[in-house]
Amino acid sequence: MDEIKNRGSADDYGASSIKVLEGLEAVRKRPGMYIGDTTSRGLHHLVYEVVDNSVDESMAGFCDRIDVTLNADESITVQDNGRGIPTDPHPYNGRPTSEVVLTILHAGGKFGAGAYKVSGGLHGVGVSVVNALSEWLEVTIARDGIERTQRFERGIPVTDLSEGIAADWRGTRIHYLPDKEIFEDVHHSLDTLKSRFMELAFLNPGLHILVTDEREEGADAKTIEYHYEGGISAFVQHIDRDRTALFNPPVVLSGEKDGVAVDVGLQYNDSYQEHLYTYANLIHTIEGGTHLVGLRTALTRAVNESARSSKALREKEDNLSGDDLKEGLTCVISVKLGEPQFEGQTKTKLGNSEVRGVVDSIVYEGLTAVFEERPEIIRPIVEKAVKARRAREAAKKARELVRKGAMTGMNLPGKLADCSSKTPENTELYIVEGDSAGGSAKQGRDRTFQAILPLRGKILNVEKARLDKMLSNREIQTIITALGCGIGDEFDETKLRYHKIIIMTDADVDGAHISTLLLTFFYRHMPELLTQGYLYLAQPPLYRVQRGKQIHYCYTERELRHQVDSAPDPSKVGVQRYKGLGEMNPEQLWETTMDPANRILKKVELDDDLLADEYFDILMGDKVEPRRDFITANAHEVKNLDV
Ligand code: 0RA
Repeated sequence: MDEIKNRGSADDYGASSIKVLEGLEAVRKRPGMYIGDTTSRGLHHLVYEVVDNSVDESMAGFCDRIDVTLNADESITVQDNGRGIPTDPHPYNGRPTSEVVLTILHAGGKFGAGAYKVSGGLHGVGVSVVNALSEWLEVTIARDGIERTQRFERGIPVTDLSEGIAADWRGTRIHYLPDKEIFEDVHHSLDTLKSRFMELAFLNPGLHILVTDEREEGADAKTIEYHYEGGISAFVQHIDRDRTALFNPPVVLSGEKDGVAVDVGLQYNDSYQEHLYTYANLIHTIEGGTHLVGLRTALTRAVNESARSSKALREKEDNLSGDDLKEGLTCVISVKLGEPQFEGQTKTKLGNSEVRGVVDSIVYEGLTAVFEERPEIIRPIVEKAVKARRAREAAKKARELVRKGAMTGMNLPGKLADCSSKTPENTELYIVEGDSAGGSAKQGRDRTFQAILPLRGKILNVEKARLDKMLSNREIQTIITALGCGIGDEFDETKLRYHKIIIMTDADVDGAHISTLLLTFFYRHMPELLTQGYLYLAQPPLYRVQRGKQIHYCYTERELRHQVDSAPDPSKVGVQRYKGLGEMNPEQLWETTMDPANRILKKVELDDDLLADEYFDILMGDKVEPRRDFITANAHEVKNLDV
């Protein structure tokens, strides 16, 4: 890490430029150390890092607008209307401060603009990392009516900061092109970016974030604006926009104590899931942490106390537990603190122990006051939680029955054609739509390591059913027993009987529906299958193309076009469109979809749970309108739903 010392002779300039080169080289050599990885995820982190610098400027009170443009060449422009990065000579080496910020690792944090720097990005590694990982980057700074610019290539300044021309704007613009030498794929996902910007706009009320996608050829670029004066309360209402609230508006609690600022919005609705999002310094803490623990403790205590004193909970009833209070809860908590510690596998778990007590007391005191002011909201919460408790007890009994079956190993479902290998690391379970495709799969498979479980018809929509009802469903029981790992809190990864679980359905709308139902079930009740990478979607071919004696299987429309167009005589090409798995004989099914040497498997990954929740809610929820809109808008994607 580079020390910034107060010195600035010409000699030091030589020394400092060597440091710059060393720093850049370190980043380019091990990008993963700075941005996690160089997949699509890392690529998007670059955008977040740049935007987060502008968000910092906004939180310091100097900026209320950020414009993000996805340009046709996949370069990104981020412009804000803040004070502009300072350009005066920096004591470190006499170079413009903006150049130091963009070339020295970890320099960003040391230029904190007064208020605590809280936005996250790459956990504060700074915009110099983005610079190092860009083919080129141009910074333009407008301050005091003068605009100056500087260009970098792979992090190295290739021009000096320009002398300056008259400017009619104020702020900072960063325009960069991610380096194709570093990133596997430089395509940005508009959906992924939009989801993060919406989140940032909710968490920073008053801030305007505008996104423009200039990449669609021919189409007029549309600008989408995110701006919510309502902050966290609006966030909660947005999450619940297609659910029926038990009271309105959401409860909002805020406070600050010992340097920790806490904002909470919470609401109950008539659904059966919990939707809880936690943030620390604007980073989505997927793994939870001390803020979450404080929140749950306070919520449970405050509800129980108010329930007793208002007699909403009968005397002979036990206290409600934290689990009872999860059903139908939608909640966002955002904490801001000086020195966050991020722990856990993905560094998204807040570790600061002092936060727990602060959140607990702010939430407890706030809730107790709200229950006194709005006494009408306590009863529906308690009634919901009491029902949830009964359902949970029923579900527990059902689950135990299912588990006993799974434990003895005797009761493996009759429909399951198991494999001979008993080493989970090597085995695969194909969950197959329909008995006839199941039959072909049984005949075509390699029985040493491939097990087949045919499912008949549709499985239950778990999004609309309670746990107890779901566990009485035959198909669901069969899946749970075959996997052997239990569900919910009792999930045990070490008992999982197959390390690849492959959903194989027809490549049509019904097949997409079944695989979505299955994904929803796994997402809600065995999320580890998704987070630990056990779950796959089989990709059966869409077409069989015969050219003379040669047979080609095509998995996309593009491949088909290529096969037809490249044929010596296109009119002699025979094309068969597969409507379902059932149209393939066992050999063809093996060859195209099951043989590890040829098949295509799509790994189901869980990247952004806000986005994932939205997909599942829209696809499986009660309201018809949003689902119809979604299916029309994404008709080509639904059949390959990547969560
Ligand atoms: C440090 C000091 C000052 C501004 C900034 C940082 C700043 C950084 C970024 C990065 C993106 N946009 C930004 N906007 C501002 C202000 C110092 C001063 O003017 O007194």
